[in-house]
Amino acid sequence: MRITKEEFKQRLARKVRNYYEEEISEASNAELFAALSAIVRDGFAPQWRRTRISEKEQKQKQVYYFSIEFLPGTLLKSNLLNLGWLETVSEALEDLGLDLDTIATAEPDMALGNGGLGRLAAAFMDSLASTGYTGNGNGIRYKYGLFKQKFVNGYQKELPNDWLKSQDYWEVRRESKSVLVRFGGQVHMVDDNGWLVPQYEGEEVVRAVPYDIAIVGYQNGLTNTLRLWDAEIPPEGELNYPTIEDRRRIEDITSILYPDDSNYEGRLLRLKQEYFFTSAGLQSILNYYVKEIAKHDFSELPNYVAIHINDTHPALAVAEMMRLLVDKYRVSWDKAWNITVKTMSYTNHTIMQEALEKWEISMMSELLPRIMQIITEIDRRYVENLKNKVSDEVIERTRIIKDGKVRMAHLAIIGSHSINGVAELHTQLLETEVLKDFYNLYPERFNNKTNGITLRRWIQIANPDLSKLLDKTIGKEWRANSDEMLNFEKYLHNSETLNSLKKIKYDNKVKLAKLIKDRTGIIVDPKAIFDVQVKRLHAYKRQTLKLLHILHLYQDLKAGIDHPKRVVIFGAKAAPSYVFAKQVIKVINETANMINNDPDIHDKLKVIFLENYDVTLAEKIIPAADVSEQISTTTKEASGTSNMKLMANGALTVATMDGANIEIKDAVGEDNIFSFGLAKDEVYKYYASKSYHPRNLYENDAVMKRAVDSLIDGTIPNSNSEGQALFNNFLEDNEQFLVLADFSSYIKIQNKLEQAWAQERLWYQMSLVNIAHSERFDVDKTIKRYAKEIWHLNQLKIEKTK
Ligand code: GL9
Repeated sequence: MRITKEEFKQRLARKVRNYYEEEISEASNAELFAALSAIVRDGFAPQWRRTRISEKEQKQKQVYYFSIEFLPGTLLKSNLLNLGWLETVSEALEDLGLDLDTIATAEPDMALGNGGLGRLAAAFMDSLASTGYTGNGNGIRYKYGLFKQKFVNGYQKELPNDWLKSQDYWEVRRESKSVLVRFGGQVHMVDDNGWLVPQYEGEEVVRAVPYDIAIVGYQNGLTNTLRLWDAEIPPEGELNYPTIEDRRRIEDITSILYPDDSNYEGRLLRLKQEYFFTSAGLQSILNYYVKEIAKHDFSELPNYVAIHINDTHPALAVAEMMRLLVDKYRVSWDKAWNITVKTMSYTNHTIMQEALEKWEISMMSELLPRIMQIITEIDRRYVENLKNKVSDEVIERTRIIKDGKVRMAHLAIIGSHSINGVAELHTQLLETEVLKDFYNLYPERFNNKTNGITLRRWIQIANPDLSKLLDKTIGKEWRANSDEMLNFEKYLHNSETLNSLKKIKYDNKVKLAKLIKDRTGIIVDPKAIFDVQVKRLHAYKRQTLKLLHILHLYQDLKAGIDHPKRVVIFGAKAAPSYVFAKQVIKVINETANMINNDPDIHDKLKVIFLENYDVTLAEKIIPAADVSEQISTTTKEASGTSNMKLMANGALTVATMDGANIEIKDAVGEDNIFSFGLAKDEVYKYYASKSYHPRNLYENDAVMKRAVDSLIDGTIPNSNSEGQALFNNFLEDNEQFLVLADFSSYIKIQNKLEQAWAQERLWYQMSLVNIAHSERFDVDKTIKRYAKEIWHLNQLKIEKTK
């Protein structure tokens, strides 16, 4: 549906008048945002309805993406873009003396996720709609999103993120689609006409109420649904006289997002969350199936429904599907199992052992007694089937229940027809190391799906000037079809294009410099190298290595050894209970303070740690980056996705050969990336032989020693104990993230980078190659592979309205 500037202006005036009895000129920013988002909602409402109707008519297979995290950020601009209204609305507002960017700041960032995993889930939603598939998200409507980060005396403080306080503008409460979810109590199996059915007693009943968020496809007339569940007191009759305590206990289920990243917390409330949204989602899917598709013929289910288990958090879907099919719909166990495996697929997102969920049997039996019985039966049959086929050791290593615990990854793998990793190396490590026994048992289930990013958001919205340059050089087609971006490489020797690239980057840096000044008071020179590391704070991501490089540069400068001007920019939240990560934040902040205030250094080196890194801030930092730091310990970063976003915005990557960095290098060629560090085999050799002795490296390398010692010799003020903690960690025998092992190769590559920076034309040529090849990481390509190879979907036929 097209809109003209005049139409839009009229609608805006009408909305503002209806809502606030004001003229546009009198409306506050928040009021303008409310009015604008309402116009956008009116804009997609017809196509949302039409999509639902077409789904019912065409009965195309649908995927339901189950994820405990979704991290969409803000939706105003992406909805405008996807509706095809962005330019018109932006210009119309300008006519009225208003600025879209300013109005957009009124939208709360929807941070219902921690990092890459949650952001990927949101990107998949946008992409499914944009590529024309019917796919729906299924998750939790957390009352509080990921905490807001503040620094107080250099320490991280976590503040609640009450994103719903000013209401969510995009959601629709659908009470009529509520379902009940049961926890605890006792189960007895009773005979009902020859069928054993469970009878529950004393269980807690929770009402799951869905809130639907429209996911507007990119200018294609399709609108999907992200369904987030809220926990409420059940209706009368299910619970007698609920007390305030009952209400609180129930509302707690969807109250907070666990702020863990690649880490697992074995808490009862988390298990409750996992079952809550998984059960609610499956119930609503099966209700729809029975009503609209095939009545009670469940053998057809895998032809209409695909269910994706995003990491292990929704792995209970396997057992819950069995419960619903067997107990509720009375399908025989064997048939139900066959249907379940054909319907389910699973993505693993990390090889970090501490992220693999294992739940105590006792906890599971108490909270989910029937589910525990079902898991026990799945496990029993699994063991029985494999007896005499493979060794007892393999069975013990792979079975679901072991040492009093339920291993959620094993449940997901055994219950799914597809298991994928998120980058080539990661999948290879799953097959050959982490899940090797399973790979031997079910090689056909394993496949790779390298992650992708929403180029629409990260180029079209975040970097409008770069978008215009692409339009001007290669035409507008790239906006819908990213393959076209490869044509940008034809401009490699075009001076005008290279100059434009330089100018665009510079202008973006000026904007970021202003934000930095506004937020921190620190003035940075936009002509300096903007060196960016933005991601969750984690030992394996090695913000520590960047810190050592900063200390090295500082010491060089103090000693009169020159380096090009550099501004190092960090954005990172640490899990509130992750002590080491918080120590790293403190030391970086104190180091920054020291360097930024040292008159000897002037503006040769600045260190900026921006608070509260989230999607909204990412949209400002990433277009302004010259350098992208992707320096995880090789083998530890499953994929990474900030690497892709930064590349797409023309930053050059400093990279270990880890995760998707390897594929970035494949795409751009080794001359257009700064790769360094231990290779995978060297890392594994250290681990296997336990022969990593960092103290030897430290004693024998004066440059390294100088940097490392500054952590404890009083150089950095106010961080003695934290500096000591980092120092001890680096020097520990067999320190698993191999920080010092990569130090000198990191310093070397940074020197090489400085030389490249001095050759301006060459730098922007490299930048141009990176932009052109970022098409490889277009999430639409990723999602098409999932759709074709895992979910077996066809596109919905839908009419584009004029
Ligand atoms: C992660 C990996 O660590 C990343 O390398 C990967 O890009 C993303 C998406 O596949 O998944 N796995 C993981 O547990 N997190 C990731 O970011 N952490 C969270 O965001 C919770």
